[in-house]
Amino acid sequence: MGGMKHPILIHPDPRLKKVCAEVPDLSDELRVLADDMLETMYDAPGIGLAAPQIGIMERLIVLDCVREDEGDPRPLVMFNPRIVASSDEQNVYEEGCLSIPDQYAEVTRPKLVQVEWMDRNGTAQSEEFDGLWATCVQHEIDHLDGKLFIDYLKPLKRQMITRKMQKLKRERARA
Ligand code: K1U
Ligand code: ZN
Repeated sequence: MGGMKHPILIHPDPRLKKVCAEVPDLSDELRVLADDMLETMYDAPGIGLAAPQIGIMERLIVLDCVREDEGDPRPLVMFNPRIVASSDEQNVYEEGCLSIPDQYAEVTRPKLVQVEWMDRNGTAQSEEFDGLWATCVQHEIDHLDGKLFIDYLKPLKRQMITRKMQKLKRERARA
């Protein structure tokens, strides 16, 4: 039984700039939303997705950074994710974003992060992430705070990408 795929908002959009609200209580509706987000993410395809990217202004992210040739999928659903510690050691990764299609740039972030969240059963979880998982979970939590990876770039580069996205949106609106 397939769920529902949601259209992904493209930058610039005011909803991608807002701070999302904490999820006070889990509900079946939110669990269905999380499943829909995973389906939307795998379909894109992507390795992460945050609720505001589909216009839902709540603190919910999903991710799965297992590479296809690497092993079984590991879909993670995180309600109210919070970084409680990060390493001094930094890591550079060429990031992309489903809300900024076909644009990639190097972003420097802490290499290791300890994250606390509530899972789909309402159970508190805590785990240390490394490598691509660490990069991705930081990118997704940024979305919940209205922050995009291009906000880490020099203004000129950011402006160039924003103009390309405005053009893409105009073209899509006409099509
Ligand atoms: O949040 C998003 O927009 C999803 C984004 C997550 C992300 C990618 C790279 C670094 C940090 C965070 C993406 O998934 S972009 C697509 C992508 O990276 C990818 C897609 C298919 C296979 C492998 C990677
Ligand atoms: Zn993104």
